[in-house]
Amino acid sequence: MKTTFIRPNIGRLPSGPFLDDGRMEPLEMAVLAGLTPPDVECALYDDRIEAIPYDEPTDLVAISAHTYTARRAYEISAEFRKRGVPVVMGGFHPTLAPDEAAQHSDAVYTGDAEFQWADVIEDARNGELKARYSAPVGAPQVGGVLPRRDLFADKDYLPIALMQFSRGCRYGCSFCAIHGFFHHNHSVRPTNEVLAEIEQLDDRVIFFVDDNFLADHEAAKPFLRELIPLGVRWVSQASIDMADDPELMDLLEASGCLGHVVGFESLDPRSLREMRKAPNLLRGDWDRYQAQCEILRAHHLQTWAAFVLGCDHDTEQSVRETVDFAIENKFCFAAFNILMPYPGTPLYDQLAAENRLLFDGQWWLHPDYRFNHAAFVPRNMTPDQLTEAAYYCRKKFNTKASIFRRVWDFKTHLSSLTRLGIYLQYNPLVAREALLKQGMLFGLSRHLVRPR
Ligand code: B12
Repeated sequence: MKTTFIRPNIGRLPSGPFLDDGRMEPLEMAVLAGLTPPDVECALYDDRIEAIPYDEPTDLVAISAHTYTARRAYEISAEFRKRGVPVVMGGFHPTLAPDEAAQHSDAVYTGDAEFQWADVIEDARNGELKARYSAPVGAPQVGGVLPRRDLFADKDYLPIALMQFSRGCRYGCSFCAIHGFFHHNHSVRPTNEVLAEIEQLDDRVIFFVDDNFLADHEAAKPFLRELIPLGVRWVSQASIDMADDPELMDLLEASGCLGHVVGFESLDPRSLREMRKAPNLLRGDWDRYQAQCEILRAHHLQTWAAFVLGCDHDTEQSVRETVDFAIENKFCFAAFNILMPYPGTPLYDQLAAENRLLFDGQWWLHPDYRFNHAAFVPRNMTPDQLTEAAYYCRKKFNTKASIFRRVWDFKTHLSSLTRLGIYLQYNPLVAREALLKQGMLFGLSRHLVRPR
């Protein structure tokens, strides 16, 4: 038996196909292949870089879809099904919108693959694939399953090893897709299993792709202590409340942490309250994160700051000011994301109830929706004004002048050759990608294949 794993692209550029130069390994595909019985042949095709060989013989196709790749995933699925090959879809979008995914696949898998993927393979082998598999979520790679990284060979991914320490997050931010998937669950892998996986790697920087690596400080500390003697260099995603725990900050630095993606989201505490961004509001006094940023810098952490733009208190001006804050703080990278109504989030339900959703409430399927465009009606500006203001931030942060200005920080980017290397190597790449994807259409065709 053969299973083909597919990672879909987002879509196409106005000028033609989009090749993702900043592509990272699709860890979920390697985890799925690692969970697959050894007698099953596994093939991986990454739609971000290569053509999918629809006519190559295979017995089962497994597609992982996010909301922004759902339209493309459905196109790919239709091609395989036309050829009589059964398709199973899983991942964030099928879990959050299973009825929609069911219209475009033979089987929908909700939740984590660890729990029922073996059943899917067995059922497919016997020609008895079920329409729905409803699995729970929990600790990643239970039983010490190792991802099949051999499937990444020859695909020319960035030299960064993606790995999991935990899954989920205990916070419930209203715009975030995480708690719709994990139901506020945060599960940590046994330390010895993560260490065994690290041992298999070469000398690459590790990216722990946890939703919030530091959602539970006390669970992270013993793991960080074990990392210290290994001398690895790593990055992750974590909430800003880490700065209020001095022991944790010391351990981060000692264990080789180079920095985190940190959700600052907004500079307006009213917006943070509206978003229920609890970890950003734990301090009584509001100093626009200045004390916390200083603590991150004192530990040489290079920050990838993430912002969510377009909350009800935002104006065009407040959105534009966000980029000045990001440049002044000399962040290594920054993401200026428009507030997006992802399905399964409280934000989506709220905007739907207020009749403020655009694109028929399904921007991810709409033939006219474009990446990085507003998909709802903001309070204090038009959707186009929000799109433009966010694009302004993206452009200004990624100019050569901004890259030059931000590098002059002896506590972070200039504190070691490794850090300077990361800054200089990835800034041009991230800048190019951020601007290139602006306005990208979802999927390749303007006609979505009709559901069966
Ligand atoms: C790392 C990461 C990135 C990396 C890219 C990683 C890569 N490989 O290319 C970077 C930082 C570049 C990134 C960018 C973006 N990301 Co991102 N990212 C993640 C993150 C944190 C981890 C992904 C990962 O590797 N997880 C580990 C794997 C093992 O977990 P998994 O994918 O959930 O897979 C498990 C199950 O879902 C299931 N499963 C998954 N697929 C399938 C398929 C089948 C058939 C089956 C049976 C089961 C199954 O089994 C797996 C094992 O348990 C996720 C959050 C998350 N928890 O996944 C967000 C996440 C996927 N990203 C998200 C978003 C929005 C984005 C951006 C659009 C942000 C932006 N505005 O620019 C961009 C778009 C990227 C692009 N294509 O251009 C959202 C998607 C929400 C949604 N509803 O789709 C997420 C969920 C974060 C969030 N807080 O909401 N991202």
